[in-house]
Amino acid sequence: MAAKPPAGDPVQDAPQVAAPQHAAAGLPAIAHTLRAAHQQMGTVRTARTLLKVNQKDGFDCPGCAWPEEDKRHTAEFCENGAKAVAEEATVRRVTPAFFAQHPVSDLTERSGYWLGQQGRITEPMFLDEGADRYVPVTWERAFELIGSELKALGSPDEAVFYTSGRTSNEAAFLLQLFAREFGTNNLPDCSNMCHESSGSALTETIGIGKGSVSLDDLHKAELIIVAGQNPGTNHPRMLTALEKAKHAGAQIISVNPLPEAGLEHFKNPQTPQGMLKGTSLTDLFLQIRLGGDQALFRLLNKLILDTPGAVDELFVREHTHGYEEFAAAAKAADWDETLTATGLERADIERALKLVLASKSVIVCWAMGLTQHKHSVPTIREVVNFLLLRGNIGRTGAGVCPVRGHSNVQGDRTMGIFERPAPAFLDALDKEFGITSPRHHGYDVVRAIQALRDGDAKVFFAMGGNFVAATPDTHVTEAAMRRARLTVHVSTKLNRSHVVTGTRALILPTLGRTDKDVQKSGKQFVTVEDSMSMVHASRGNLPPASRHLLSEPAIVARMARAALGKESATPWEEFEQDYGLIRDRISRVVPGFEDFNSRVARPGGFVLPHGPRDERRFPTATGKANFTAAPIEYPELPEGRLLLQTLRSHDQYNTTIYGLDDRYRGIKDGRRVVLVNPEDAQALGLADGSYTDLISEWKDGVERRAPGFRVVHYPTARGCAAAYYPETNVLVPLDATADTSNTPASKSVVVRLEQSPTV
Ligand SMILES: Nc1nc2c(c(=O)[nH]1)N[C@H]1C(S)=C(S)[C@@H](COP(=O)(O)OP(=O)(O)OC[C@H]3O[C@@H](n4cnc5c(=O)[nH]c(N)nc54)[C@H](O)[C@@H]3O)O[C@H]1N2
Ligand SMILES: Nc1nc2c(c(=O)[nH]1)N[C@H]1C(S)=C(S)[C@@H](COP(=O)(O)OP(=O)(O)OC[C@H]3O[C@@H](n4cnc5c(=O)[nH]c(N)nc54)[C@H](O)[C@@H]3O)O[C@H]1N2
Ligand SMILES: [Mo]
Repeated sequence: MAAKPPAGDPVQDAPQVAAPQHAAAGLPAIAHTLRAAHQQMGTVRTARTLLKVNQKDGFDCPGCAWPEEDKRHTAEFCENGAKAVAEEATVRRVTPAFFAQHPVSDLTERSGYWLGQQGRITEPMFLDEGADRYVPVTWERAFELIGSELKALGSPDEAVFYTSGRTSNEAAFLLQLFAREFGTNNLPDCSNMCHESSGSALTETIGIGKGSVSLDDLHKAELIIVAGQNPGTNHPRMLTALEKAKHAGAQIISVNPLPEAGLEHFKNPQTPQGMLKGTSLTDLFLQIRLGGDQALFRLLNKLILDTPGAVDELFVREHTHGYEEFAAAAKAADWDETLTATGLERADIERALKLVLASKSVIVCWAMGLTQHKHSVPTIREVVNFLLLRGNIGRTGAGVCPVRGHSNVQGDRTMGIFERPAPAFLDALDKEFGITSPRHHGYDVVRAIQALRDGDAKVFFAMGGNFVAATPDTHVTEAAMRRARLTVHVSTKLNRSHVVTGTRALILPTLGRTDKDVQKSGKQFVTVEDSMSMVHASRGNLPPASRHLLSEPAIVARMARAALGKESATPWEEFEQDYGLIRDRISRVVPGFEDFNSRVARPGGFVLPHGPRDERRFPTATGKANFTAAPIEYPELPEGRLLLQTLRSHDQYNTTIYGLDDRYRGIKDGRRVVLVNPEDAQALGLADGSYTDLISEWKDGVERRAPGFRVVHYPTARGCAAAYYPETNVLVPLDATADTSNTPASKSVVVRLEQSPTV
């Protein structure tokens, strides 16, 4: 079996460039799936693992949060899901011998790719003050250390508990319970960098921060608008749903600065016909400028208002609030301003309007292209206005569809991982556990970094994720993290956050989704919630990567006992032994989880209630769906500059790099590329294949530079550029965030390009 990690680093980053592709999946996807799986797992383990992905008796794919259909295929996964599984189920191991061989000073010089390729961490490790090497530590000692550091804090608010979105409902519920019993709401999570803008906009307008559609709705929609999302890479199983909708007669509009292969043409690897011919997905491609979406939807709204009979007046009257003010603002929308903001042609928008008016049921899907801008919240609110105008919420085949990232990011929030919890949630928690949760808000991701930077936070605990690589302003963030007294990472794989540490650091290795979890009461399962509010069980079936691993619930339970001591009346030990007891408590605290244990025992699980979707009930302050009327914004671009978006390649999962290719975009063997429109490149004197530094320009005047990017002439919208994250996080200023949601604006960074001195 091919279990050896690649030899030395620095990894050679020497990008080769070919023409972008126009179709996704098909045979090459199958070949890549099998190769990636085989390299990490070998043949037998590959078969054993992949056949359990997303099956009703198997585990939930740790890839994305896209839902499964009720009837499952034998192979219910995609190329990138298989890579995510292989990454976790790898047979490579990071043992204490590895840490003895590699001091931290060596590991900080390695790329994130190399770190991730070393394999699963097998034992708890400790880095003491002044030491350069992690050494093995017993679990008892590790929890003692955490407990004593937490107890020594001047205030519970000097601790920060971060969650990445793979954490199960059970572990997430315990973590937020512990944080609140300890006395803080400092529960930042990856959502703060991801769909927070969607949550903010949707809660205000429809009363619930979640999508309102099911898979069945997608299959039945007449028009699907996919804006700011690249499903071919990031949610490949969504292409199957789009294909099904197309076959039933749906039209698809794709709104994106880039022509993404997956949205152009899909060769479904699960049907022989799909493999041969495939399906063209996009009917209309609107190649929009970065950040132009609010202006686009505003103008569409004006045009709908100007069309006699186009507004669903009954719906507006019965179910909405704020229509007059919104209509006045929308009517003032200006063609010229919209064309400038979007970079589109008048005819494009007229074509889009025609499709909209011809469709009874419309769904808008979106992801990071809409959420990571300064004006993301008003942008998503404008999408809601657009849907409300024609009654496209709470009806078959219609609704809002924010497509979530991490496989349980939505569930973690449902379980109370939130720095600004609703008072009703805390009341229920307090009543169930006899505690007094703090009512003041905690830190989100950006505020947590600021608090660490300013010395206001001293202990940083992460339930998964790769905080220093995923967050903005890398140099600032790394310096902030180094000021902490203790940093603790509960992880499966090695990453950058383990080597940029506080004075003392712990790595706590944990079970992943694919691992079998046996506790005192027997074999356990956990639960997750997908992008469409389906809650279901997930059971790993592989022997754990080492006998020293603890599950995430066990780690939280033991940390809680160490930090809270005998004063806590919460039965932490029993929770660790039997997750069913955690679910009993969830059923009494979180609305929609009544009879949790019995309902989740059903194969496929159950769907959570959703007022707007189920009965056009909008739990907002006005009791109705709210129209809103924000001023139009779009990014300003000074002369000679480009607007940079930081996005994902086909060969990565957030900060986990699977390989150095971005197949659909024609990039091979390297990640330091910047995609620039050929006309812009020419105007700026940037030859294809030349090397450039990216320098971000922000009002604080600080120079943020990412050196040595190969220029690739690429058909992106004018004035816009694209480069991969996390390498470009050095360019995103910490305080360049979205209004209201405080999400880093990592899709609109103003950059200057300067020829690189070397290469
Ligand atoms: N294989 C794989 N799967 C993943 C992930 C992964 O890294 N790898 N990550 C997971 C996570 S956490 C998330 S959040 C999702 C992310 O899923 P996506 O949001 O699809 O991910 P990005 O690569 O950030 O792509 C953003 C897309 O929006 C477009 N875009 C950027 N700015 C704008 C804009 O202003 N307007 C419009 N209309 N379009 C814009 C970009 O061109 C690109 O197509 O995927 C999840 N699934
Ligand atoms: N510039 C820029 N920055 C971005 C984005 C962007 O588009 N542009 N996207 C943002 C988005 S959408 C997101 S969601 C964040 C992602 O931020 P994070 O969620 O913090 O980052 P990941 O890279 O997903 O975390 C990977 C690590 O999680 C650990 N891990 C994997 N599986 C498990 C598990 O089962 N249990 C535990 N305990 N640990 C596990 C592994 O150690 C792995 O190294 O990044 C954000 N940052
Ligand atoms: Mo995300």
